[in-house]
Amino acid sequence: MMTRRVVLAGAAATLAACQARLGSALTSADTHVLSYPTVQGVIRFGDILSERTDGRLSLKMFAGGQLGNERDTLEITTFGGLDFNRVNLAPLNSIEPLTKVAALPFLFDSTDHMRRSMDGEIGDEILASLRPHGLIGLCFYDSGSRSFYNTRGPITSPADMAGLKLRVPGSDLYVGMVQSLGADAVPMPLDEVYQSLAQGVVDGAENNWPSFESGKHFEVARYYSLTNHLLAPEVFVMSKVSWDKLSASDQSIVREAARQSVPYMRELWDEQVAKSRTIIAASGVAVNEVDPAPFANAMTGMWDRFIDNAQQRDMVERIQALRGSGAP
Ligand code: GTR
Repeated sequence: MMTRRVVLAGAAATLAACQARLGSALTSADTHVLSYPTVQGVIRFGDILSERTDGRLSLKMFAGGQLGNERDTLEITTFGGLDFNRVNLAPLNSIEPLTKVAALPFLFDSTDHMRRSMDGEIGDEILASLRPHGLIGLCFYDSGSRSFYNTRGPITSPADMAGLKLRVPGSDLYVGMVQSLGADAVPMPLDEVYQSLAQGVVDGAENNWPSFESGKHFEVARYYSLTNHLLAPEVFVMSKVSWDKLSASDQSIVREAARQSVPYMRELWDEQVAKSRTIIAASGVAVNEVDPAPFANAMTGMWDRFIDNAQQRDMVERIQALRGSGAP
C-alpha cells in the first residue's frame, strides 16, 4: 500500500519533471477532470492573469487528481510545491475552525444565500483565516447542493439510513453529520469512491449533481435522494510561500483575477448541473424528493459539537441573519 509520504514524493517528482518544460508557469491542482467547472474557472483565472501581466505570469493546471487527492495537494500547496489549489472546504476543516461554519449542513437556505454570505465580509474573514496556515484564500466557487445516493434503495427519512455505510470526505464534520443520521461514515478520498461503491465497500455517498455524474458514481449507485443537506462552497487558494514571492502589484492582480473568474465559473456550474441532471435522468437512476425537515432536525445537535468557539458562533448568527433577504 502506498504511504502518504510516497504519494507526496511522487507528486513532487512529477512537478519537478515538469519544471523545465513549464518555465516560470505557476501551478494549480484539482481533483476534477479538465471539463469540470472548478477546473475551467481556474483556467480562466490563469488566462486573466496572463493578459494582465502580458504573459509574465501564467498557469499550468494539473487536473483529474493527477497530483493526488485534495488533502495531499493541499499539504504540497502549504509548503510551496504547488502555487494554487482549488479544494472543497472539507480538507480545511481540521486546519481552520472557521471553515466549518460554511460547511454546516442546512446553514444556507439557497444558493443565493450562500453567495451573499461568501461574497461579502463573512467570506473574506474565512479566506483571511487561512493565512496563518500557509494559504492565501482568493475566492469561493459554487458547489451546488449535496444529496445522498446509494445502491440499496430510496432514502425518504433518516430512518432509511440506519446501518448504511456512506462515504464522506475526510472531515470530522462530515463524519458527525452522517452519524447523526444513524448511518456509518466511511471517510475516503473522492477517487476511491466509484470502486468502493462497485465492490460494496460502501453502500453510498453524498455529493452534488456534477460530481455524482462526472465520477460515474450514478452507474453503480442507482438511488439519488434529494436531501440537499449541504450548500457549502468550493475555495480557491494560493500558497503563502508563492504569494510572498510576488510584488504587491502582482498580488493585487492575482486577487482581482481570481474574483473575476467567479461569475464565469458560476455560469459554467449552472450549465453543468443541467447537463448532469439530464445524463443521470436518462440513465434511469431513481431520483426522489425528500422533506428536509427531519434531516435538519437530526443534525441540529452536531452544530453545537463543531461550532464550539465564540467567533464561529458569531459567524453562524451573521449568516443566519442573511437568510431569505435576496432572490430565492
Ligand atoms: C466535490 C468537490 C470536490 C471534492 C468532492 C468530494 O463536490 O468539488 O472538491 O471535495 O466533492 O466529495 O470529495
